[in-house]
Amino acid sequence: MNLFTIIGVLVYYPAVSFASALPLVLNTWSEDFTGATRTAFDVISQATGRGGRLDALEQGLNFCELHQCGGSVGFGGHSDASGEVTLDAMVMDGVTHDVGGVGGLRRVKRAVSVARGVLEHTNHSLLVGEAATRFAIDFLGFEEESLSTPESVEEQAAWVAGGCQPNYYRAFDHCTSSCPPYVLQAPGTRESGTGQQMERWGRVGREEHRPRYSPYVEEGSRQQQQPSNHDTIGMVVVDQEGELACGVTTNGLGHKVPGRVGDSPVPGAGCYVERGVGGCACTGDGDVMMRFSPSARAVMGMEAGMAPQEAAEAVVGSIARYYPDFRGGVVCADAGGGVGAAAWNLRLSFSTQSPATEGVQVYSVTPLGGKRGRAGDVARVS
Ligand code: SD4
Repeated sequence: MNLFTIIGVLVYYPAVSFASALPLVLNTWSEDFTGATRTAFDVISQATGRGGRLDALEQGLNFCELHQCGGSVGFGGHSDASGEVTLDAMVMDGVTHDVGGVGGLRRVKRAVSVARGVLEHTNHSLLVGEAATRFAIDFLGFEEESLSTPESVEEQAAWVAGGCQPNYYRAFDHCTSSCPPYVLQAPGTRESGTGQQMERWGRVGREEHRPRYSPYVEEGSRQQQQPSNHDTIGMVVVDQEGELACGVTTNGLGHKVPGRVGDSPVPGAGCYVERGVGGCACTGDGDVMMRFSPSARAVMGMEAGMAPQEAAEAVVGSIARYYPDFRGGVVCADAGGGVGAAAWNLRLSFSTQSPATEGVQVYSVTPLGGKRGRAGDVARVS
């Protein structure tokens, strides 16, 4: 029994069995994020149909966008390397399989409402950057507002004062010691990672495979030291008829390279629903996670007969086989209201509301990763 296993046994939580009843709202994270759960549930308990599902998602996710849940959703919070806050969001309806999304949205606060506008008023699935902003303002009538706050400006100033470290640039001269802009390293001097990283990656057993080191891991380790660490909100709504919809909204990763769009607005990555089967949503290192279409794969797992818990664990495990240091999690619900969640190197929490329980229920997920806990444990917190 190694040290991690011993620690795992010590923090073992008995697995929770979920009482399923519809309608159900399931979303990532807890604390202020539960306001989104409650808001969405209030809507979906009074409504059915596509309008009801999308209203529940939109109003629930708007709650977090406007309350800046965890500092990682909505305006303020994480800015990119140039100091600008941009937003990624999507909505997907399980009945029609319609999707609307925005990536790198600038100067508009309610990104998920713009995503719904893309779904309802275009034949496209994803609009990005300044053009998405123009669509929101010129076609949908959204107000143009700065997404910066004194806190986000201060946080950016501290990062710049610290030499812009860590950052997401690689193989540029001085990118590990000073601020952008950078000059490409001369050919022949490019490195994919430090010797120590390469040694660790070697343990994956795929010599040809050199996963990219992500500062998200470093940033995440710092956050894990704090009592409340949060991330993107991803939500799955199952209405009284068992019909599904999902949505995600985030300001993405702090100090991301300008122009970077994460996993959140990508269908099958940020979230995914399949009629008659279930839906999943993801949080974590989107640059890694989007390479695996994790939400779609977990839903496909459920379609093949897995319980939501089993499907969530399977997909998280698949990512970890390639990227043992990745940090992320997935929450899943089936069309009957069954729930599951799994995380890797991340103290994930999530919340649910349904008629089966009194008010919002909060759960914590013991990471499947070797660092803490025992595979698959989900404990009710409140
Ligand atoms: C992203 N998945 O943009 C998101 C990160 C996250 O707040 O969960 N952050 O990669």
